[in-house]
Amino acid sequence: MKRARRVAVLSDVHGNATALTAVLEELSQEEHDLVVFGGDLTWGAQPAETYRLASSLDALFVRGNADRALIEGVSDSERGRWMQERHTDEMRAFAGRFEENVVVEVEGLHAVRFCHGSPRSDEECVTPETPEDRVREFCKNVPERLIVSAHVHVQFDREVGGIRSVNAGSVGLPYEGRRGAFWALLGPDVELRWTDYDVDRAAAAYTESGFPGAEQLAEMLLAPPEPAEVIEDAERRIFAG
Ligand SMILES: [Mn+2]
Repeated sequence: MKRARRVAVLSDVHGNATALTAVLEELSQEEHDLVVFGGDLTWGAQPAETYRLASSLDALFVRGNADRALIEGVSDSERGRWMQERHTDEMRAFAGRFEENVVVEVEGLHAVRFCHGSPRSDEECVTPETPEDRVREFCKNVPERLIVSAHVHVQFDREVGGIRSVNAGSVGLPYEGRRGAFWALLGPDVELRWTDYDVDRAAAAYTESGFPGAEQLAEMLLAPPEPAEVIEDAERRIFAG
């Protein structure tokens, strides 16, 4: 098993290279020996720039549902087609090497399991309100007691049914009711982080990209939805693509 002292967790970048650049700059000032990407890396307005930044790092990559859609060649919508066109074979092959779950022995935290949705599905929504029964169910065959998930774009750290359930938040498209990039540092404890960056510039990059429906995403960057609404919606749907 991979071991690390201090791990940076960067999830749901969603092709926001502006946000990722800011986080990597802040991270460069922090002692760390591993980066784990939590999935949904390049699916967004700046796939090539995001790919360049992420692939230059010595990191572990968890596969998100959007990364899976890329590999599977899903192009049944205008957005899907745009996204496929902007991913080279090299980028798709890179995403093809992402892992469903990654386990790392982190100093002070024991074995930590990283996944995108839940350990069993990259589309399962895990929130701070997820009932204990469902947490027990998706952890049934999972020996680790600390699960770091992503997908819902809401940052949290809670204990439930003997499990520590953590979400580092979203670097590129947070649903936190406030702007910025959200991520986390693990080891020896869990440190939830927030990085201020030029969100206006990121929103402009989205709008200029020609990505179908970019205006809607730019609006979400500028005025992020409130986590309470997102959590309620996620707990109603449970699985969301
Ligand atoms: Mn996702």
